[in-house]
This record gives sequence, C-alpha cells and structure tokens, in this order.
Amino acid sequence: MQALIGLGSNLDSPSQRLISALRALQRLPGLTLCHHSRLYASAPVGPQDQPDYVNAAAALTFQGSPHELLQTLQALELAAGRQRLRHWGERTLDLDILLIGDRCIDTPDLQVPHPQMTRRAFVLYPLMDICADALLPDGTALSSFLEQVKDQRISPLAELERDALIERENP
Ligand code: PH2
Ligand code: MG
Ligand code: MG
Repeated sequence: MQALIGLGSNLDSPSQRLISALRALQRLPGLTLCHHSRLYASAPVGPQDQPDYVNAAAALTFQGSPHELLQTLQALELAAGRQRLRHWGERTLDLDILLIGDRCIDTPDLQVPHPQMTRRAFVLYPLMDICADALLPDGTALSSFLEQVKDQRISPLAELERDALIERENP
C-alpha cells in the first residue's frame, strides 16, 4: 500500500529529528521510503508560546495494515523520546499518516485522510514537493486547498543548513 505521511518537530534539534526519522524509515523492513520533501520552517498552529516547527512530508509503500503502519510510526516517535506535553503543543517527533492510497479509515486511533490536513500549510506545502497532483479519496485535488492556507507562515529551510545537517549525520 502507498501512504503519505507528515513529519513535524519543534523540540531538541527539530531538523535533525526529521532527518533521523527519514533515515529510520529507510531502514525499516517491509517499508520503502519513496520520496521526501524539503524541510520547512513553519509557525506553530495551536498554542503560540511554543517554538516554530520543522515539517516535511514523505511518500512510502508498506506491507501490512494501516494500523500496523500506525504502530510502526508510533514506535519511531517513542524511540525519539517523544514528549507530548499538551494538545497541539510542542513535540520532539510527530509522524502523522495523511493518506493511504484512496482509503477512508475512521477509527478512534486512526483517521485517514488526516482530518486537519487540508487546513494546514505545514502539511500541504511539503506534500506539493513530492506529489503536486495528489487527490483526496473523493477526487478533490490537494492543491485546491493551497489558496486557503496562504496566510500561514512557512518557508523551506535554506539548502545550506539542510546539507550541513545531512553531512553531520553522514560524516
Ligand atoms: N503540530 C502540532 C501542533 N502545531 N504547528 C506546525 N506548524 N507544525 C506542526 O507539525 C504542528 C503544529 C501537533 O502535532
Ligand atoms: Mg500532528
Ligand atoms: Mg500525531
């Protein structure tokens, strides 16, 4: 199955957290990381007394059920020492399932498509890097929501900064 996921962090070296998470995804058996977006700095949605976030998106294929994917991502969050201090508050690593093919899932622990994804620049902009033509299960183009989020502050991290981080990870 194909999935799009969103990555976010605003604690403990956020860019490094995301790069490490992408590398961890690359190493997982039964899962193939196909593409990932640039890293973006974004204004926090939710409480404003928290640091800016770094966000990205990734496309992957995986074997197993959606709930198994959820468990895998939650294990990576935990391994990153995930702290979840308050609702919509700061966190070390957040890995959200956004879309799984054209499936709709509505269970207490997993809703797909992610219910907030079309209202968030920090989800939509990274997704445009990797799949500008992505559709919701009802056929609506994700790009059609960009206009509504254009006032949310978000910008790609400088390539120099990103390359320095990758270099540090892979000396
Ligand atoms: N995640 C949150 C709350 N607010 N804001 C931005 N910009 N990016 C996020 O990933 C984010 C957020 C909780 O998951
Ligand atoms: Mg989230
Ligand atoms: Mg989450």
